[in-house]
Amino acid sequence: MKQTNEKKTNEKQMSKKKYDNQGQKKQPENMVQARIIEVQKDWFSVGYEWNGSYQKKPARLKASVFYRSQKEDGAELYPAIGDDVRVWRNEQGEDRIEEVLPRRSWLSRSNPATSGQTEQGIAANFDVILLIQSLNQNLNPRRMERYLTVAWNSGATPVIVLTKADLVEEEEELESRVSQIEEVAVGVSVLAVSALTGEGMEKVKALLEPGKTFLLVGSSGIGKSTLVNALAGEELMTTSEIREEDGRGRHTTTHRQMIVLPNGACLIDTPGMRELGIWNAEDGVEGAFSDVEELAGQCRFRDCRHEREPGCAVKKAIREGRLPAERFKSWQKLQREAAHQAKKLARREASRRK
Ligand SMILES: Nc1nc2c(ncn2[C@@H]2O[C@H](COP(=O)(O)OP(=O)(O)OP(=O)(O)O)[C@@H](O)[C@H]2O)c(=O)[nH]1
Ligand SMILES: [Mg+2]
Ligand SMILES: [Zn+2]
Repeated sequence: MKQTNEKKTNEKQMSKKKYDNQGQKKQPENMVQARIIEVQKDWFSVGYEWNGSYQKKPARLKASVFYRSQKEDGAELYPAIGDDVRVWRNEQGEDRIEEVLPRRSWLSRSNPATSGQTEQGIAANFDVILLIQSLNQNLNPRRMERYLTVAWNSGATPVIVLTKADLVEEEEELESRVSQIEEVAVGVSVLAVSALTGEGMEKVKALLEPGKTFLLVGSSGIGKSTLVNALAGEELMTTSEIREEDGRGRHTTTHRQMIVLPNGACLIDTPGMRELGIWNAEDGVEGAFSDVEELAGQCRFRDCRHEREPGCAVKKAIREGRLPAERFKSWQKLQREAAHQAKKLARREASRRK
């Protein structure tokens, strides 16, 4: 709803202003639609004329849009990778991004650089979000629950990919690690792969429908760029060894980039994230914890807090070993975080309207 209104205002402003800053008349034929296919710090590449791949061109963001996005702290105004944008081409053939078009899916987080006071866009208009952890060091069911929460809120379908399967020697150990994640991945496929040996890769390849966009997210060093390269069949993205001392990644990828595979599927590689603070994810909690939500719906009291109330279906499930206590805690924690954020957002909206 909000985005639609935003769009109307943008359109009104665009039609009012028929001349650009240099006084050149804006011909409608010079307005084209394009897609953001690369985001470096503050410059963009846009892709035109999709016919199984894009024609790539650098583009600047219109200054007034930039300033408005900063002033109003509006991540919805600032282009993110994957965004459809309206671009104006001047007589010198230079491209300027005039407006971000409505998004059909959206991933953002609370910006760690502002201690979570602002929203940081990550990517837009993806169909599938690949939530990635590595089977050797990075496996963490609690963090996966957070990823799933944010992913269910994004409007895209989540799929979990567990990388570096070759580094787990024992078959049993591998199965037990995969099932740790499967337990928190209610209704979501979990694929274990190795880009090195090719193990499990055919299942990832089978997802990659032409024309669809796949967003890869996860911590640094877990093999996102390696996976992109393996799927593309060439070294398009730089990768590097994780640090010996603590097994952490080196933050090798520092920009966001879309790679179009030969079959026309689009992959978005992103820099590894240390934190994924919730910005807006109340619906996401319901999606990621549908099993717990269903139990909560069976409690005797509608407003059951699942503490000491009689007839609490959640507590009963925990006692009977059907629901792990950590998962219950994780649900409460993410619910609180999402509710807290929702209040903050509502206050922000109210002050914007003043
Ligand atoms: N053994 C093994 N190593 C892998 C596999 N996939 C990736 N690696 C290694 O893991 C290291 C990190 O891989 P990257 O692809 O750079 O990781 P990334 O997720 O892109 O990291 P950032 O760009 O920092 O976010 C590299 O040394 C890769 O060779 C795998 O399937 N098996
Ligand atoms: Mg990378
Ligand atoms: Zn209850």
